[in-house]
Amino acid sequence: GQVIRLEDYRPTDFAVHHVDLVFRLGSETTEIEARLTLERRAGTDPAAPLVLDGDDLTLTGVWLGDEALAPPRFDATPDRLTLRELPAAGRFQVTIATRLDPAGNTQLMGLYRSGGVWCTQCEAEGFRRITYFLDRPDVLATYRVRVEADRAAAPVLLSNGNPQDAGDLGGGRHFAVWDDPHPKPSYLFALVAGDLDVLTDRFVTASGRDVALAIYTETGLSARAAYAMDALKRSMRWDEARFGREYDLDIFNIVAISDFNMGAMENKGLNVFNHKYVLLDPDTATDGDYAGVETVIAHEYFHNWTGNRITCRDWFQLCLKEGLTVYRDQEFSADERSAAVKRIASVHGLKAQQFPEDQGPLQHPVRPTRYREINNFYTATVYEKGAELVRMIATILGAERFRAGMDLYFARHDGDAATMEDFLACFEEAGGIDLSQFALWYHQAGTPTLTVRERFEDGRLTLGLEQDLQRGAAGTGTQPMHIPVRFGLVSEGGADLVAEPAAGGAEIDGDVIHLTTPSAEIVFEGLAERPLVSVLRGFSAPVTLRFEQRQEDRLRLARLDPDAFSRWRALTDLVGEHLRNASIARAAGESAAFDARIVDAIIASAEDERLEPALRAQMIAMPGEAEIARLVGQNVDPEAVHEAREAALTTLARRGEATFARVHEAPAATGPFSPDAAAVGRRALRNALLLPLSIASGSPDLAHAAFAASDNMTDRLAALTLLAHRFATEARTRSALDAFFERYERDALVIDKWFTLQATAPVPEAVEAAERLIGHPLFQLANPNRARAVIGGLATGNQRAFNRADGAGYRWVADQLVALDRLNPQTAARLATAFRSWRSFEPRRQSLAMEALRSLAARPDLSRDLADIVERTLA
Ligand code: BAL
Ligand code: ZN
Repeated sequence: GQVIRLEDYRPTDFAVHHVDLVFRLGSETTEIEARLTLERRAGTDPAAPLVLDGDDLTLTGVWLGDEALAPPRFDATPDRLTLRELPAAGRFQVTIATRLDPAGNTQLMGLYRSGGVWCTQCEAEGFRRITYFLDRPDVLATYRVRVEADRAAAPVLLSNGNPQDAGDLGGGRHFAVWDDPHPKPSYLFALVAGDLDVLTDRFVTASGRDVALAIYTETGLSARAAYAMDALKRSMRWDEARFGREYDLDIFNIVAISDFNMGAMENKGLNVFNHKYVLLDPDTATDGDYAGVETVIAHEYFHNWTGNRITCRDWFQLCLKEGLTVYRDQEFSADERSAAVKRIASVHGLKAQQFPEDQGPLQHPVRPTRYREINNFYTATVYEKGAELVRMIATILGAERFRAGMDLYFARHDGDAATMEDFLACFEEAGGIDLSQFALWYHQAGTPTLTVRERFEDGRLTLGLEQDLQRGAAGTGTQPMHIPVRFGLVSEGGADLVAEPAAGGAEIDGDVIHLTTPSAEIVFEGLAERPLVSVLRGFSAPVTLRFEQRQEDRLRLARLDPDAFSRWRALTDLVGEHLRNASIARAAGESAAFDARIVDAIIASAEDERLEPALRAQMIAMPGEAEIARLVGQNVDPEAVHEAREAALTTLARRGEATFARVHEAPAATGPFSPDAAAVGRRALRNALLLPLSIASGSPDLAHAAFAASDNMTDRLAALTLLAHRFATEARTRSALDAFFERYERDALVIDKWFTLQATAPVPEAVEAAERLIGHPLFQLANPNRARAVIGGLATGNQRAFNRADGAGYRWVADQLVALDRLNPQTAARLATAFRSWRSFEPRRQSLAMEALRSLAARPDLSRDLADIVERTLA
C-alpha cells in the first residue's frame, strides 16, 4: 500500500465553504446529492483540476452550477472524481449524485444499517464512502442536511447541528432539515434515521443557553440511558468549571447503535455511540461498565472543544485531539470519583496496552510521521501515552500555568485545524518556558528507562537519576528527554519529610525533579534519619522505573507511603518482581518461594481501614498473566507464567484466608443498588476476595452462594466468571452458565459477557471452546462487539490459550481474522494486534506464531488494514 508522509502535507487547492446534502433513504438503495460550494484558493494554479476522494462509490451524476457535466470534463472511478476546467476565481457550486447500498455495508464505515437503523461513521475516512469529497480534516465547511425516509421505518431523522425544518412528503414519506453553523471537517458529519426511543433532558449553560439533551436508543431501552444522561450533564458542568468551556448549540443528541467499530464518535451535536457505552442498569451492567459509560460520555462531549471547535490539520496530529481529550476525561473521572483509584486504573491500562505496543513491532511515536492505513493509528500510544504527555505538561507547568496555556489554545485556535506544534506553543507562551526538549516525547517512540540510585551518609541523601531510551521498531531518535519525576521522602513513621536540596544537580520544583540530562545527582542535606524514597509518584512520566531499593524500604512504603498511588505501586512492583522471577524459575524447572513479607503486606492492605475499599481491591489483585509475561520480557513460557501465578495465588489464599474471610463477612452496606464510588469500592473489595477464598477452600460453594444471592450484574458476573474459569468442568458451573444465558438471552450486551467469560477461561481447551462458541446461534461475526467478545476474548484476554504450545490458538485466531476481514477490515486489523508480542515468547511458540502470521501475509485478498498490521508485526 501507499505510504502517507507528514512532510508531504500541503493545503488543498480548493476551499469548500458549504455543503448541502440530500439523503433519500430507501429500503434497498439510498440516493445522495451533495452540492459543494467551492473556491480556488488564492495563489494556487488556476488550471489545477479538483480531485475528490471516494471509496467504493457509484456516481450517478455531476453538475457545475446547473450544467450537467459529461466526460472529459470529469472522470470518475469508485475511488476518485476528477473535475477539470473549473472557474479560476470566485465561488462556484458542484453537485455530485451517488447511490449507496447501506444494508450491504458491513465495514461499518460511511452510511450503513445497524438493526434497521441508518447511521454513519466517518472518522477517519468514511465520508468518502458517502460522496466524493476533499475528505481530510483541514477542509472545514458548514453543512445543511436534508434527510428523506419512510416515516414508518424512520420516524426519527437526525443530523448535526440544529433542526431547521421538517414535514410530510406524502406516500408515507417525510423529511427533516438540519443546519450546522459551525464549520467542520467531513469526519464529524453524522446522520441517523430509524425507529428509536428517546430519553430527554435539558441543561442550562453557565451563560444561560438552554440546551435540549436527547439520548436515542433501540425501542424499549431508553430507561437504560438514564446514567449516561446524568454523566452527560456532569460532564457539561465540569468542562465549564474546570476549563471554562461551554456548549455551543441548542441541542445535543446521542444515539446508541449496536453495530459499531469504535467506542463512540464525537460528531458535532450528534454523538453516535456503541450501545455498550450508553445502556446500563444494575441488572445488566457491571460497575466497570458504569465507569466506562461515564468516561466515554465525557470523552465525546469534551471533544466538542478539543477536536471539533479545534480540530486536527492532518491525521498525523491525531494525538492533538485524542491525547488531550483522554487527559480531560481522566481528570473528570478523578474529580467525580477517587483520584487515586482512577490514576491506578489508568496506569494499569497504560502498562497493559501501551507499554507492549511501545516495546514491540507496532511501536510508533505519539505523533507519527507516516502511515499506510490511518485506522490503525487509533492506538494506545496516540490515546493513552498522548494523555500522559499532556499530564506531564500540566506537571511541568503547574495547575495555573497549565490552565493559562489551555485558555490560550482555545482563544488562539478556535475554528482552526491545528498541529501539535501549535498546541505546545501555547504552553511555551503561557508558561514562559521552552518545551523544545519536551517535544521529543511526541517524536521519539519507546518507553524510556529511568534508573534511580540512592546513598545516605551523615544526614545527606544522594539520589542518582539516569535515563535511557533504546531504539525500537519505529527507528526514532534516542535523545535525552525532559522527565518530570515527582517524589517524596518518607519518615519511618510514614510522614512526608521536607528536605532542601543542595545547590547543583537537576532542577527541582517543589516535589518534582526535572531530569533533562542523561544523568543527574541530587543531594538532600540535614536529614535526621534515613528517609524512604518514594519516586515517580502518580506515575509522573511514562517510563520503566529501575530502582534498586532495599526490600525493607519497599515493604515499608507499601504499608505507609502517605501517597496512596505510591503505596499501590510499591506493592504491585514487589509482587510483579516475584511473579517474574518465579515464572523464569519455573520455566527452568525450579521454583521460587513467595516472600512471606510481601504476602503479609497484601493481606494487611486487605483490612487496612485507612484505605478506601476500592484501593484495597486494587492492592490485592494479582497482576494478570499478560502483565507478568511483559515483565519477563523474553523467552516467555506462558505455562510457566500461569503456574507461577497460580502458586502465588495459592500461597496468598492459604496465608490470608482468615483475614480475607473476616473482611468478606463484614456486613455489606445495605440499601438499594447505587453506582456511587463508595458502593463500587465495597463491591470491588468483596468480589476481589472471592478468588483467594475459593482457592483456599478449594470449593465453588462461596461463588455459587454469591451468584445465587447477587442482586446486580457486578456481583453476578464476578461469581460466574470465577466459576467458569476455575470450576469449568463441574456440572453446577454449566447450570449457572445456562441459567445466566436463559435469563439474558435477548440482551445483546449481557450475552457478549457470556461469550467473553467463556473465551477467556485460562485453560488450553479454551481454543476448542471458542470454536464451539462461534457456532452458537447467537454468535454474529458481523457484529463487532460479538466478534471482539469471542475472538478478542481468546486473542487478547487469554494468554494461555492463545499461546498454546501446539500453535492451535494462533491458527484459530488467524482463521477468524481472515473471515472477519472480508466483512470488517478495521475490526479484523484491531484484533490482529494481539500478535504484537509474539517475539517475546520461547522459540517454539515464536515459530508457530510466525507461521500463522506468514500464512495471513501470504493471502492475496487481505484488506489494507489487516495487511498493514500483519506486515508490521512480522517486520
Ligand atoms: N474520534 C474517535 C473516537 C474517539 O476517540 O472519541
Ligand atoms: Zn476521542
